[in-house]
Amino acid sequence: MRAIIIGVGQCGTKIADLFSLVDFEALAINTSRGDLEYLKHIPSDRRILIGESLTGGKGVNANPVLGREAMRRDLPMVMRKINSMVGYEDVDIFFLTFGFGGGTGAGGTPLLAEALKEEYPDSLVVAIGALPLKEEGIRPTINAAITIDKLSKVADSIIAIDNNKLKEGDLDISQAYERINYTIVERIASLLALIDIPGEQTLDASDLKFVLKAFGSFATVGYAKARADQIKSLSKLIVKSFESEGLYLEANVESALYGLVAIHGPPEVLKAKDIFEALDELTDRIKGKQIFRGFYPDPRTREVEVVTLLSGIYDSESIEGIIRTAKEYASSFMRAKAEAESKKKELLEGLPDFDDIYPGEVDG
Ligand SMILES: Nc1nc2c(ncn2[C@@H]2O[C@H](COP(=O)(O)OP(=O)(O)OP(=O)(O)O)[C@@H](O)[C@H]2O)c(=O)[nH]1
Ligand SMILES: [Mg+2]
Repeated sequence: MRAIIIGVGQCGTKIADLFSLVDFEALAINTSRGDLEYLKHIPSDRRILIGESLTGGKGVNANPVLGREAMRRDLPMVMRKINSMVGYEDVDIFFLTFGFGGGTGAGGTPLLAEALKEEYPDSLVVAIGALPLKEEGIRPTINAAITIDKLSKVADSIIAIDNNKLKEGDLDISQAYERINYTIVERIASLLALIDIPGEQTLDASDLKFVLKAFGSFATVGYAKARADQIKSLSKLIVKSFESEGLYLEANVESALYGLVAIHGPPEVLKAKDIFEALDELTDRIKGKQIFRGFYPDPRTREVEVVTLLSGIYDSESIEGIIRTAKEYASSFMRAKAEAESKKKELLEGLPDFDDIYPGEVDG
């Protein structure tokens, strides 16, 4: 199974950088030279500055129109770079990581997704985007809503991560982001690491692609982990991975079409009865009734790790909240704009021109 991670914008490249740390092939794209230099793990020849002619390498200040234009201008260069990375071996999935609320990631990612779909029709394009924190205010919310709309038309799935949900305790914002990014990478890397490796009943790339090929709907990754000697009920641990506290999106699990569950742990703990009990419950709950599963007994580990991927989700409070707020804002903005225009017209109507007041001052 081959996955390439492409980060766009600051949030996206930071996440891609962590994927690079755990040995994934990763590429970083940004309009900000400083942010690219700040990365730690992606080699410098895999960091691409876009839109230099537009912004001088200074970022786009949360303006997705500029982010989109930066990507448009430099798309040929970006695609050449991706081509040389891909070489002659097929790529199963391109994961595009980005923040929904900024300018570079939100504006540029949909264009890149479209270009990748065109150039690599057999590969999936899966967006992994962080949804803005409530405290960030209106602009990131609008950027997120419009980007969701655009990506839902080109990406195979959108793995949306609700920053609000993962922010715990009173960490300051940058520590909170670090922690969230680490969590995202841990979950997705754990899942990908279990594809195509030997196990009892294993998952392969085609299972993962089947689950993620979900016409631009939402997907979420759930996770639960515990020390083997502290597990009272394995089936409870599995169920926990797809309940609200395990998922990183506020979503209605019942609305999911497909699921995939991978369980890794010491052989004596992975009891078939417990596993099937939990998987039956999940199969029953989700709309599509299809769950792919992989069991990975591993005598070297003392921990049980469960990763659950749910796709085809259309019912999510995190997403609906953003779309609703964006629509309310858009309609009140349009109304205010129309009112301002008509007020201006009313106010200025009936004023004379200079010539009416100063007749005959200029001859001819
Ligand atoms: N999870 C997570 N979210 C982040 C991080 N940094 C920023 N964000 C979120 O992403 C949005 C901002 O996106 P950025 O990636 O900073 O913006 P950008 O794409 O670089 O675009 P510009 O800075 O406007 O050029 C905000 O809404 C934040 O909530 C991060 O490290 N982790
Ligand atoms: Mg930035």
